[in-house]
Amino acid sequence: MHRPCAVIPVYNHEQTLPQVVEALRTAGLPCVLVDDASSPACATVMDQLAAVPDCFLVRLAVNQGKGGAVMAGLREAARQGFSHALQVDADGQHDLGAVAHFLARSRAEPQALICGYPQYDASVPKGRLYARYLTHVWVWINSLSLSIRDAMCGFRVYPLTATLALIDSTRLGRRMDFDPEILVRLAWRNQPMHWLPTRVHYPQGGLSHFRLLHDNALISKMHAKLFFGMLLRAPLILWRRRRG
Ligand SMILES: Nc1nc2c(ncn2[C@@H]2O[C@H](COP(=O)(O)OP(=O)(O)O)[C@@H](O)[C@H]2O)c(=O)[nH]1
Ligand SMILES: [Mg+2]
Repeated sequence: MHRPCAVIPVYNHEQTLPQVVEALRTAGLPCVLVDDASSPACATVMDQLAAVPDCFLVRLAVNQGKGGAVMAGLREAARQGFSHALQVDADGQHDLGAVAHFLARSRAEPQALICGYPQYDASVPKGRLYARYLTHVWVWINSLSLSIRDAMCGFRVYPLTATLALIDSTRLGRRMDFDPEILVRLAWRNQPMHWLPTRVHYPQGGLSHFRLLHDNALISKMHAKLFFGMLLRAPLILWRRRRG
């Protein structure tokens, strides 16, 4: 069974969200919007967007962070009977022209997680770009493999059964540490993954809530925690991999 929807974590991105939802609906995808305790102005826009069929709204009373919002959205997607969820940012950074391609790949291999790896244009802030290299190296070490091409890009199609099995059994990072952590932990479970290049754009005057110091500190802590987790599990991970 392949019944996909989109899951969009939203924190005060009311300027860009309507175009994102329209593009996804034009691509034929029902949308689960997660209001991560946004401002009243953003909440109003989200109420309007969710007033149509096939658009679902989850409202979090207290701000959780991107990961917390995505996890709430994935749970709601499963509750609504969807089998797969395309995670997309609300700020229009992701190339929504690629949606059909990502879904086709997921339909062809429903057990796999389909992950975008970013092709940046010149708009990417250099600080963010360099910080990613550090994450690449940690992710390779912690996943005991070079197969994860990018762990930070939140444009992915999750198979919901396998993903929720992990989310329900582990306490994952709830902020910007979520995107890399879930990939490493799924890799430990031998989750099949496919990689598709995808354009990522940082619009001029775009609103990013990434907190350079705080989020990078959280991400470093997450890598350290995964490193010790990997040491403990290394024999099991490698044995599972050999068995295929
Ligand atoms: N930063 C942040 N983003 C959130 C939060 N909750 C949901 N999001 C959403 O997560 C996505 C990524 O956030 P963004 O600020 O664009 O981060 P960046 O793309 O890494 O610079 C957007 O869709 C946000 O609206 C939150 O508490 N903090
Ligand atoms: Mg963004």
